[in-house]
Amino acid sequence: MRNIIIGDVHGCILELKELINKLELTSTDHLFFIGDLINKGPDSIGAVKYVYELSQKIKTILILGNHEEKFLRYLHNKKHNAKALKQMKIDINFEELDRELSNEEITFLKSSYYTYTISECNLLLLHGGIIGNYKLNLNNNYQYDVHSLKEFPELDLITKTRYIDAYGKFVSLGQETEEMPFWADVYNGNFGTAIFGHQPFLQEHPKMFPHAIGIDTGCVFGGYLNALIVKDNYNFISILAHKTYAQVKN
Ligand SMILES: [Mn+2]
Repeated sequence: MRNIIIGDVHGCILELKELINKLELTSTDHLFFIGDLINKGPDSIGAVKYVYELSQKIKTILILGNHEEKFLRYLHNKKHNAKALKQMKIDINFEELDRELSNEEITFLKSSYYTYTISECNLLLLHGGIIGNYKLNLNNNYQYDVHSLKEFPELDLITKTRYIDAYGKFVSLGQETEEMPFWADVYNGNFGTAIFGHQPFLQEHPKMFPHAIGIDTGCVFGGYLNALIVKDNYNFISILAHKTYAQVKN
């Protein structure tokens, strides 16, 4: 039995299929996606449909990415909150995703986790990062359709955190200064070794930190799509992007 954790797909369906082929999955494997299946890349609809199909054959857990969070918020606002919908900055085709995905596939996205712990390996899976002095016990497996942000507002930053300030507080993208650490540089491992995506590291292998591993190696930006394979030790399989589908935004 292997625990296999796959980095940010961002609609890179060709590379995902290539990676899944190379993994030679068996029915005892557990598959995890670290979030951001959608947006930026060539085929978000195809990526969700393909991962949903996989989930019918093999145990598959989704971690909620900031892009899924935004899409699900869009769906919610469309139904229940016209004012909030108007205020959303939507730069991608959520309408098409809404139209093309089945109810089952949307429900599957909603079953994503903010945090998921694989206790036998001491791993904590999350999309973005962990601020300092976190008050929630992140080993509780917080799930999007179960644990609302109203009840647990601290979860909101889990999909987004990159840099933190000297007090461990969240810093918005673009607001960071040179002396502010990337969260994983200072994370002490108190919730386990954190496996995360969100921040692209344009290199062939996942980026190692003292108590964290960044597995988004920027496939959509012309980098690699990585799978971290945890059995008795860590192994990686990486697939080189077929092309550069999007430019890194600063
Ligand atoms: Mn992300």
